[in-house]
Amino acid sequence: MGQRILVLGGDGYLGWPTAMAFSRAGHRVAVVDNFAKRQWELELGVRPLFHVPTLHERVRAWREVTENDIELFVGDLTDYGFVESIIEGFRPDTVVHYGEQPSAPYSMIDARHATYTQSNNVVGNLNVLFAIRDRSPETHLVKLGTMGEYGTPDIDIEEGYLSVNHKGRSHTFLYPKTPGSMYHLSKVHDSHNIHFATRIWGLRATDLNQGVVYGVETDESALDPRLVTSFHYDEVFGTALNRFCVQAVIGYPLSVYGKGGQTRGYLNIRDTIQCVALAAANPADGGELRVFNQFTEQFSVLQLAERVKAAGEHLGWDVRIAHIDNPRKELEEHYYNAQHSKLIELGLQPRLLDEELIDTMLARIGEQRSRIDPATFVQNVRWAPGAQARVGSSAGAQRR
Ligand code: USQ
Repeated sequence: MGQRILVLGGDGYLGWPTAMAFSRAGHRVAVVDNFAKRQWELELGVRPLFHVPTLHERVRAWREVTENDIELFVGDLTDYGFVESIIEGFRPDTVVHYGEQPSAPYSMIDARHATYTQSNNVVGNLNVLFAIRDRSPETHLVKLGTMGEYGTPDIDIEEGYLSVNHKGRSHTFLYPKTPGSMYHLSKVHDSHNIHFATRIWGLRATDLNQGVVYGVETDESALDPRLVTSFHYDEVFGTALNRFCVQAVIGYPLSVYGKGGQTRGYLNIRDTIQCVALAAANPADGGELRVFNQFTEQFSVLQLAERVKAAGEHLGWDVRIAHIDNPRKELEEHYYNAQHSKLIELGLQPRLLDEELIDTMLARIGEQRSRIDPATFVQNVRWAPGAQARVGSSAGAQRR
């Protein structure tokens, strides 16, 4: 029998494909969103590569194409009454929580964007925890965290926890976090709050420390053009490989920041769907916070750019790599070895990055070539104090 699955952030790059996949697999699915992302896009003057119909239109299209219903709730997770009424009314077996501000650069624009990111993310997540505690304590929370919570320590990154021997005694702690942006910090705060909720209230939760996601489509989004997901390539919302592919399509130099030795875990958007499904199908126990490192391969940004360059050159394109001034403060050469075996043990079958996949991305992106706006590749959000960001007129107007 299917589960009742509530997807928070159901209008987003990952939330919408996740909702469709659960719905197609026979679960009863509801999505929640306040359309904040569409507001941030207007604020910054950016838009997704593909035209994304409204969530209402996509839910209707989904019914038309598959005869499956996805229920839709519009509201803000920072409003406790709203969250409580949905948890009480829908009684989810699993809550999949993507409903947060997801961009590191957005959180680093200025004080307003940093405090917004942290209050939005931390308060929303706390409301979810309290609503589960008080209205549906058996619900399993599957929370999207990030590999960036760990930062780039000079030792191996474990899966969530670290055992420390100290003066002859030992204890296991949540792995120490040294994140690199106000956004990544918000996820660290979430992790500690979730840990508290499992330890003190006995809730069940899985924190998915996800790496950088790439990819244009999933099995479900490919069923109909109206089911497309929100794919970004601008500096603020676009992620590394997705940006490089869009840049290659229009002959714009691939924007490697600094030396390019920054190494992260990466995964295909189709594997995100698989991982979340595995976490939901194998819930944590009451009182347990499980942590999975959710990525399939490690790459440096320069390696990614070289992969895209090679794929483009095989198509006869001239692809250049530019090492541009790094707008962020991060190590550009460092040790990185992150464990990621728990999802594999649950049955994850990774779809690794190969040239065929990059070719497919380049082809799909090429169909939208006329919508690519190169002005949004650089928006000058800088980590250094005092630097001026050029990010859309409303954010600019606030600073003057
Ligand atoms: N980078 C470049 N050139 C670019 C864009 C990025 O060299 O044009 C570099 C960045 O400096 C960084 C790395 O690529 O070293 C990854 O940056 P990113 O923008 O692809 O990803 P990030 O800011 O880390 O955030 C993204 C998602 C976030 C998620 C995170 C997973 O936006 O929601 O949590 O990936 S992770 O990186 O593992 O923390």
